[in-house]
Amino acid sequence: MKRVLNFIDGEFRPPCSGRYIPDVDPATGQVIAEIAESGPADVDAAVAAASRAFESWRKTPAEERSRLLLRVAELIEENFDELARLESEDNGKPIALSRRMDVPRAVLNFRFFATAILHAETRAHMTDDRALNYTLRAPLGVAGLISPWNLPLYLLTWKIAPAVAAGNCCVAKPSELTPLTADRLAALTVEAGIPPGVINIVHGPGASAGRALTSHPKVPLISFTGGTKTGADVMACAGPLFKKVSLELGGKNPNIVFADADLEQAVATSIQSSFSNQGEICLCGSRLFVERAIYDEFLARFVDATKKLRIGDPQDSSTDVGALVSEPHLRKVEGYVELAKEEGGAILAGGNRPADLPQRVRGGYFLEPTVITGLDCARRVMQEEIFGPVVTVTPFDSPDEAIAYANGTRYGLSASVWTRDLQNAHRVAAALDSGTVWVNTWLLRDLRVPFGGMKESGVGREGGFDSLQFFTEAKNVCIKL
Ligand code: TXE
Repeated sequence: MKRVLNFIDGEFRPPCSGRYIPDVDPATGQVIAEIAESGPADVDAAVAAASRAFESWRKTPAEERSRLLLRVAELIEENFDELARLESEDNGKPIALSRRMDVPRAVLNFRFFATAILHAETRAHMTDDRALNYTLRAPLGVAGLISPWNLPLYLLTWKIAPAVAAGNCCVAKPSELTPLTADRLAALTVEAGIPPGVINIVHGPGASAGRALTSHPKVPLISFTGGTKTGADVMACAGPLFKKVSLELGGKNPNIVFADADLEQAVATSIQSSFSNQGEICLCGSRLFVERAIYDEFLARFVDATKKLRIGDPQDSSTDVGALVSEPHLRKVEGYVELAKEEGGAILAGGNRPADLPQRVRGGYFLEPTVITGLDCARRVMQEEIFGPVVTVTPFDSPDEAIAYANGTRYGLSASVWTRDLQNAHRVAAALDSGTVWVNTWLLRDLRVPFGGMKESGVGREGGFDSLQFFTEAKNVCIKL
């Protein structure tokens, strides 16, 4: 059986504990690998290797760092098919999606930040004729990078690429549920010629390996993507050590459809924003609000399109909806469907485990895409992040009502607005408590824009120069003239 080892100082090493945890293919329920069960001693070794490597990596010219990271991008491309398959096996996502989104985005993350550092600028301020101030930006040292299971390689590289491009070394802790593409990436960094210790990957549970990183005194910076509850723990560990922290957390994103919207587009994209990756994307629009004048028609078309989604073997390239990431997660999501019934909701589509799956995946963790109506916005199902293929649909009567519903949760990550009225679009976008607002689209990402959440969806912004600022520290130099 494949053993996923830690990657420390340029080599693969077994965990100090000598113990391993199983890695399950969620489409079959079968164990496909064993993962190093790491803890503080492994993290210590990785941080020591990263600290040593930092001394020369920080002095490596940007052009050379850029060249090495562009080589990593190329190697990801050269190993495209294998990475897409591993991601799909590990996470349960349709292979078509990992080919369309996960692997191309990993390539882009490296290319984007490898070239961004060649364009970085710093500022100067003249204090009348008395002084010249300029700003130096320098990497901090060892970056602690913790990523989740929903977009494993996509989000891991979204952290590693800017951290390392900016001159830091890193210790990354991928989700213990989906370690396989991180393990493959580690080998590709060796092939690319990244010096030992610049990128280290430690596997294992969040409570041991993750926490050892967030509470490590020699890790001055943490970039975390994951659940809001975990984010609070990260903050609690990092706070007393005054670490620089960026948190990208959960969402309960509104998707608002006005009566003047292009209905066909709105339905087609809302199907994507509700059910892509089995609804396991922090940016999924899990609460649909539809203006009453088109509510019945929208709902009929939306439910019809939901029922047409092909749920099945993630390795089949025609599959639209794959397996949820784990059995406990499936049970959690099913629990919310039951709760919706108790709260008085009507299930218009889905709600059950699919009956006629192909033989190979009958032991997997599948749930039909589910559409729920009739719930009050204060209900738990409409307040808590479900993170599965479950969407609620609610009518509204005015823009103000839609805005109030949309803003009525503790989250504020992203929102979509569907309207052809430009003034309405601007007004609603400005009023939403949301880090990102998409108008007449969803998940259209330009890597230069600030990305992050409001309220309990996160702290800080990454993306473009925001990422490079996060991964460097500013120093003011003031020279008397
Ligand atoms: O994520 P966790 P979980 C949401 C979603 C999901 C819920 C819980 O609602 O149902 O969070 O998912 C590491 N110190 N999202 O429990 O635990 C962990 O090992 C340091 C939204 O699977 O937050 C993994 O690498 N690290 C989300 C990473 O944190 C810790 C994506 C994320 O896992 C740790 C995933 C600790 N104490 C879940 N505990 C999004 N925003 O995209 C765990 N980890």
